[in-house]
Amino acid sequence: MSSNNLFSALRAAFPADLTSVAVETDEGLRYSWQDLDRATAMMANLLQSLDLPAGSRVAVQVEKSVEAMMLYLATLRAGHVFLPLNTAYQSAEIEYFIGNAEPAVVVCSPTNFGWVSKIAFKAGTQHVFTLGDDRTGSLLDRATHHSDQHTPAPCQADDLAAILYTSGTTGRSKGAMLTHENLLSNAVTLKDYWGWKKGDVLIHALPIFHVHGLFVAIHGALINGSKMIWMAKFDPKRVIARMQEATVFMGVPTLYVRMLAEPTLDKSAVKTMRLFIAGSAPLLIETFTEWQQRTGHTILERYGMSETAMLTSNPYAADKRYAKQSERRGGTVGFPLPGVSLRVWGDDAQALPVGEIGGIQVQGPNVFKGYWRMPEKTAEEFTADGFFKTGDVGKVDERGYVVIVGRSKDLIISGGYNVYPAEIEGYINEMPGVAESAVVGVAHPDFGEVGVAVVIAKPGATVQPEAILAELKAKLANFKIPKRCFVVAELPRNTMGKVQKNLLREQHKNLFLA
Ligand code: MLC
Ligand code: AMP
Repeated sequence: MSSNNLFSALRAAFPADLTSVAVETDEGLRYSWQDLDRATAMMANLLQSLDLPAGSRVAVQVEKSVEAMMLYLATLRAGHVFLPLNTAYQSAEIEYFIGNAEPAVVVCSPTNFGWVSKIAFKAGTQHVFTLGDDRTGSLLDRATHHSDQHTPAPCQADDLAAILYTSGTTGRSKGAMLTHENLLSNAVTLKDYWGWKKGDVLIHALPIFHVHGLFVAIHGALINGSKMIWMAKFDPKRVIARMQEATVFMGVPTLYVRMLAEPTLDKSAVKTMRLFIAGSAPLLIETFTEWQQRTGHTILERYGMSETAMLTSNPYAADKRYAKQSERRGGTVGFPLPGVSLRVWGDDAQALPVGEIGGIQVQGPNVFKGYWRMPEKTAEEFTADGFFKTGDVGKVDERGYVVIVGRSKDLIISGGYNVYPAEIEGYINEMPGVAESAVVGVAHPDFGEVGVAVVIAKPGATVQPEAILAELKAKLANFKIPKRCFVVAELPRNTMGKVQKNLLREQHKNLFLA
């Protein structure tokens, strides 16, 4: 049934007046709801004209634009599987994703066509299109030849809608398979939970290749028939300036930190705003409190991940259906969302009582179907009774609020992007003259946390920290590059010979805080 298609649910929420503005870019371009409907129909017809097998992946690495969002919606509409890729990824990273996902269609920026198409054709992809952030490229050229009428492809609730790649502590990235039902159930829950209402306007300033910008923000606005003010890149001054016309903002903590550095942020700047939402990384209590003092608004912090979309949220308001409390508490991520079961699990495979710290496990209609072509990995990450092991460590306090205290996965979250030390260490260890390395996350005033590399050279070899960073920069997405590198004589180890990363973290904890 097409009603299982997430696109159909989003389309059904479009306002009756299709000529009203759905998206307005910060440059002043306006797209009506009719524009969204017609353009996604044309793109969906183009995709369907390719006669792709069911479940085909459409891999997309393009700069943020309204047309890029339309391509996402068109992929859903056509019944294919959307696979977004961070624009910072370089060729080795893209080669892995394309090789692993075997997309039938790849869409890239016109400037990257040369190298991306080479990788794609080598991996067996039949169709490579381009899409620029200025409405150029072969995708739109081709789509204009197709009809602007399209019936959403019928699909089952557990058909795949998207694959999001996310790394593990060991091994290569895994593709989290999200279904139409996963995404739709989450969107419907959040619409209610966050009190979305008629007249809401969202400022969209996040990238659209991750859960936060692609699902939480876009679905949130569309399923409420709400206009978006669309910013291709986050600029704190511009966001503050446009708040006068908006009601809802979503951001990773770094965006809040950067806005707080702007003198124009005050109570008058936010007078039409209803809700500020933060997530993807821990929001420092200092940021939470300063925001309250400067704007009079209490940031609502929520918690989620690629495999599950949103899991918990602080309350929007007193609503007995959801939570006994209406207070948004800094330092917590709120309550499990309706339909989500969350438990804190101890080492002895038992649910822990209130206040005790353990591994967070979850179950719900939003929890993904598994990792793409990795059944063993999938099995490892689920308990026998069907709970997903998030890899986050936390507790539920006496009032029922969930508090994240750390991670059992060796992961750095930098400005809302995940960086896996094992991946960076792997690259450093391959470099000539390097014996071993350890990458750890340390506190950073802007990005929350950043990577620092500590390297030991092989006997007799000389390695330069700058050369290591330069070599990493040539190969990896820029946000993954450690902000500092130290070459040392030895790494701290425990009696088993394992590197004690906690000691390295302690040693470098004030590196960026002075
Ligand atoms: C940019 N840089 C970063 C970085 N972003 N370094 C570390 N961490 C980051 N996140 C570095 C670049 O490498 C570059 O360094 C320099 O900063 C300038 O790059 P830029 O691209 O111009 O940066 P900027 O535009 O300022 O980007 C910062 C940012 C961006 C905070 C706006 O990182 C961002 O949009 N973050 C949001 C990520 C997000 O949406 N996460 C949601 C994941 S979903 P150099 O040395 O090369 O100059 C998820 C689930 C959930 O986690 O719960 O939501
Ligand atoms: P990703 O794999 O990019 O989806 O990142 C998901 C991870 O981000 C989670 O497993 C958490 O570790 C982290 N995360 C998301 N939201 C929050 C939050 N509000 N507080 C702390 N960590 C968070």
